[in-house]
Amino acid sequence: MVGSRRLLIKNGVVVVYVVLSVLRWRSHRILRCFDRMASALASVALSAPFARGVPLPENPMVQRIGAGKIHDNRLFKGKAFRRVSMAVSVNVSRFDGVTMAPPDPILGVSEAFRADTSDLKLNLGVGAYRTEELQPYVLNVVEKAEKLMLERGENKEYLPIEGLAAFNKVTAELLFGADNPVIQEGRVATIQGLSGTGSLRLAAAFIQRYFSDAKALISSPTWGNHKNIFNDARVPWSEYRYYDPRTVGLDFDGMVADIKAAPDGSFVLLHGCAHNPTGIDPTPDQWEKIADVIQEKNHIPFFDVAYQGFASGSLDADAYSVRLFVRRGFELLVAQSYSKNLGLYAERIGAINVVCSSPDAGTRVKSQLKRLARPMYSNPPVHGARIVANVVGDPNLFNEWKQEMELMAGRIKNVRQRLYENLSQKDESGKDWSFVLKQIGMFSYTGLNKVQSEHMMDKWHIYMTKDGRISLAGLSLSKCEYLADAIIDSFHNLFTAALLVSKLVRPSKVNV
Ligand code: PLA
Repeated sequence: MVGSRRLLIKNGVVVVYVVLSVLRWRSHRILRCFDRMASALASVALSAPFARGVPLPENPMVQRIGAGKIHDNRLFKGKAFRRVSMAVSVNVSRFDGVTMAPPDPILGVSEAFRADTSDLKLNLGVGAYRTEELQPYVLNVVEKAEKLMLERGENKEYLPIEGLAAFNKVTAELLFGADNPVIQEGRVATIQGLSGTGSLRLAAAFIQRYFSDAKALISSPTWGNHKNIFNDARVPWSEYRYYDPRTVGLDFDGMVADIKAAPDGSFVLLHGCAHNPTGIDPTPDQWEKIADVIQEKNHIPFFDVAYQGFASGSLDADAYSVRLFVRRGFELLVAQSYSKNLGLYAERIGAINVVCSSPDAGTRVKSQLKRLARPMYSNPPVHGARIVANVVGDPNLFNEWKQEMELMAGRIKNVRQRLYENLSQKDESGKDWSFVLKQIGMFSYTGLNKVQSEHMMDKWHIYMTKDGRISLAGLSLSKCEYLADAIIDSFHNLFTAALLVSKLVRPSKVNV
């Protein structure tokens, strides 16, 4: 009698659970509420004493619950609770409430490119260097360093949290210059990071933890991932003007005015060289004035140096802005990447440097960066760090690297020149395309907007980001003419429609 009543109750609970689960599936808006109720009922249905009729998986945690060895409230919390509810959610995914993420605006372009079967297709989306034959390129110095590493038979032990000491040393020296007082006086906290992105992310976590009231200022436009990084680290950000579409150049007055208007003590994110996506850098004189206003406002400069040596072909010239700010006595942050200049994209090798006013502050900052890194990824990978240490730390390989870098930067400059010539010769409207030549680095910001950029992909099979950026590093001399035809067609034939759309779709200025 008692047994059948229990069975009845159990069945009733299971029916209610199924109904709730179906309703939950139908309505995302009330998902959370139903989810909690359904899961709680599932736990009750399966818990002692009336759950004996329901088959349980061979799971020690579930059995312990059945045997009543865990205190009641544990049923609704933590792992035990989740395991039990999974056991009855046969046809309903616990992940139904997870929506589809949009493709990444940059890396998603490569996915679309791979899916295109046309012979004409060209990938100018992601900034990755290709040879004139449009093949990926492994630098000779990297191959030599790897050969050395194999010969030495190095082990695969964990690195310390801050990374490989030899790597950190040569990396900071490369950036600031080995004879820079901040290096000599031990005032730089350098931590090996997961390339530029991971280093920026670690710095953002540091800002969030120690400067929770501060805001980050980023250029408009900027590399798309900057916003994601600050959003995920919960660092509020806003944009400063940077690009002037009328001159296809720097909106210097707008930039200075916006940096001035920001709350004192903001972190100003600056692209050390080869601004992404515009390819427009301030002149030395403008850098001085930017430093003036940052100083006046007590802001903290935060440099992103993803292209040292790759922009101009000279490591020193590309470190100009960072060294200027250091010379002027700023405390500052610099994220570094070896993805482009050493072609180590997949090795995820870079660093975060914090220049402090005293060695003591540097030591403390470093300890906190390590503390942040430990629960995120514990310690960084060794392979890329050893390559860098071997190349940058060895005078012969270092010189060879500089030559290879000049070659890569030179090929991009040649392609830039050829594209400009093709655009000028072929465009009968007389439009001035000289801005292409004024830009620096691996990108050209064509001025094409979203509709026009989509037309480049749909009609011409040329893959690029929808903000009108093309990676010249993915272009060959022989493809310049085809690209010029595509740009001219997209620019002139979609001009009116594109104007209308750009008026309707305005980028947001402030976030979180
Ligand atoms: N900072 C800037 C300004 C960048 O352009 C990039 C890479 C990075 C940091 C991070 O590079 P890393 O993590 O590989 O060191 N930007 C690329 C690739 C080249 C990307 O989006 O991830 C780009 O196509 O914009």
